[in-house]
Amino acid sequence: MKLTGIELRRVRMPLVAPFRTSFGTATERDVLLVRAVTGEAEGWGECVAMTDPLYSSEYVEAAADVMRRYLVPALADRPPADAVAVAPALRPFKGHRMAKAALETAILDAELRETGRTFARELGATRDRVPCGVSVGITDSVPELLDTVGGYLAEGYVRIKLKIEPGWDVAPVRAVRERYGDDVLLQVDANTAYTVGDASLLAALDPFGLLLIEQPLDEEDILGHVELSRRVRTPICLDESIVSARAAADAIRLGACSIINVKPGRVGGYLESRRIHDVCVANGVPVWCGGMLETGVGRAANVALAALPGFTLPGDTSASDRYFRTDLTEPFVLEDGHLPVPDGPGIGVAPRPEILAEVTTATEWLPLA
Ligand code: OSB
Ligand code: MG
Repeated sequence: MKLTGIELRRVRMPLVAPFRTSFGTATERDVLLVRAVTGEAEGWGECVAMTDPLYSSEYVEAAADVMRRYLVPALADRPPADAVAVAPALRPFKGHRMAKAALETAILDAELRETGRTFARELGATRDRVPCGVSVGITDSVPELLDTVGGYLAEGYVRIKLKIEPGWDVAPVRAVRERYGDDVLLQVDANTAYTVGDASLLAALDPFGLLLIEQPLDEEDILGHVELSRRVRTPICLDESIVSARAAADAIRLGACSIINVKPGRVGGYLESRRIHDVCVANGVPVWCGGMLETGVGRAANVALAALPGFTLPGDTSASDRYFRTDLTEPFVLEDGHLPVPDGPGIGVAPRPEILAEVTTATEWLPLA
């Protein structure tokens, strides 16, 4: 594989509805796409950093800056023979995992397309479709939440995740259980909004039979999660805290969580995601694939990852119309609560040129050769 350059492309995609979490409300997705060009192919990666550093320290402008200032020049100095060589070349630069992941993914996609291999097969997927959950934002009222959840259940989603924060936790969970019953697979995500002092409040969720509570405490509060795991019966799942396979192994060993959410951007890429999957399988810890409101580009790769055998819980891999009126790629459509794993070379999809042109706000070419 011979890389000739990297294109950075900013696109602006309005969301079909505002998405409110404990850290803010998003009404559009400002996405940084990476296109890796080789002599024979081009590959795509989607950087999942958000506009502002509210979910993690990364944000879109910083990702673009670190790519052009450090990461792409490092690849120019040490041209990677394949995607496996990308992470070692970028290792001197601390952090910026979402930026590194997008570059590695674009290069892996180009490499696989050159040789006609699929992402799913390369990662070790064992299924050709994956069950899908949906992440439901905080709403202004409980009736509004019940309508939203009812709509998603009618569409066929097999698992519901409610975003929670102090003041919006037990009441919405109780209301969803009362209206839709105990058979619905239900979980909650706090995005770090609580402290260990809220243990008894969070234990009040135990009677509702939730699959898990996702990231209740600060991302660095590993011992707080250990303590909470002892005081709450509902399984604790970590998202923000799990930034690498090492962090996953440590969290499991310490008893900070019994379930792990894998987001390839957060951990530096799909190759590191596979290592986390392997750590979890070795420890008997269920994993599931999270989401960052990706376009079809990121979704395609996530669906391939979610098809690995250790991904035993439904992911936040929802259909395109959950997020966007018009997706960049051919839309992902829910079929009986599942999405099909793409079977074309690489990630198996690409942005549709006319749509891409309409939503692009800036492009930048960074030559490598
Ligand atoms: O914490 O899982 C999260 C979206 C953006 C940032 C963080 C999170 C989320 C979601 C939505 O919950 C997942 C999705 O449907 O893409
Ligand atoms: Mg989360």
